[in-house]
Amino acid sequence: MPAGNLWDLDYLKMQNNTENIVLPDNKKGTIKEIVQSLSKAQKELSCKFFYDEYGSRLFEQISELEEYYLTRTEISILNNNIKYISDAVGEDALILELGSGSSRKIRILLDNFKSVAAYIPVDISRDFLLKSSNQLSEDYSNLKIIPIVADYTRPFTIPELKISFSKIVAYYPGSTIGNFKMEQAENFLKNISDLCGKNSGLLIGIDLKKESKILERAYNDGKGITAKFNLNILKNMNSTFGTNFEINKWKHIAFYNEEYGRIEMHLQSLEEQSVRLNGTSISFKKDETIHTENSYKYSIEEFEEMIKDFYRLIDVWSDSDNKFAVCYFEAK
Ligand code: AVJ
Repeated sequence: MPAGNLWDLDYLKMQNNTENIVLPDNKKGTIKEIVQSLSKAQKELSCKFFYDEYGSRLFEQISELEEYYLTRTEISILNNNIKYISDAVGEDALILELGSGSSRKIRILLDNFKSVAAYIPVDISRDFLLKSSNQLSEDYSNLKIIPIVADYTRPFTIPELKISFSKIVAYYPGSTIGNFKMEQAENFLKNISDLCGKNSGLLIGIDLKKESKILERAYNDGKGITAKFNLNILKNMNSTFGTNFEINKWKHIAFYNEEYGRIEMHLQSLEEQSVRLNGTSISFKKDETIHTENSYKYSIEEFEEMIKDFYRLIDVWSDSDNKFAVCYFEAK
């Protein structure tokens, strides 16, 4: 049964929602996926593996760096325009946050919206999600919170809830949509619009195209936190999937790829080496890289065009330098 205003995972399991929950027995499939991505010509690891508890904390630190303008710019856009955002979203919405992390930005919405039917944070990092949901439930005692531990890049369902609401609004801040290749981003948002239904909303943060110097600085900070964050993916591989990556044999690289309009992060092998994974051995040449993340940058027009078949742009809020945009769309 729901405990206070926080509906717990056991309750959701009773709701037959277990396929959304990342359990250890999902591991086999995941290992297969990892072997495949490390067998490609350009080896890669999915950026979702950054976010174990330590990785989530490192990202929190990144978001406070001077070089990393994204988070504070998005927060100031929210604060400066919250009245308009509140009007666009309307009352009694069910807010579904994709990749909620520390649930920090949602507080700005919760503090300013007239009414919210319920808040459903979805995150892959179970402990982090439960901690921030618990904290949130203490601070907002009247809010219904239904945390879902899920890899939201895979199909998932919203549990049957006996809650009345005006519409579902997917909240996807942080420009995390930039992690998808454009075709996947389109596909993903199409699925979200199907999941949330007709007349649902999408409130989304987008990092805008800009001078490459500013972009590259944001992913190569002076304190080396982004490097730690990138390297942590190997630590997470070791502890979760039993690989034996030696962290000090790898180097963080991040650059803007103009042609694709994206920041790429890689880990570069400092020497020839091999790593054990699920009974096989994967070898790396000196200087070979593992591609760990893409972070696509958009113009508002590009973004609007990409999802125009299923979302209509209602409003855009931006900062005075046009670094970042918060957009509200309605499902067609
Ligand atoms: C959380 C995906 C928005 O792409 O800027 C930060 C992740 N990677 N520094 C981004 C990240 C390196 C971040 N997102």
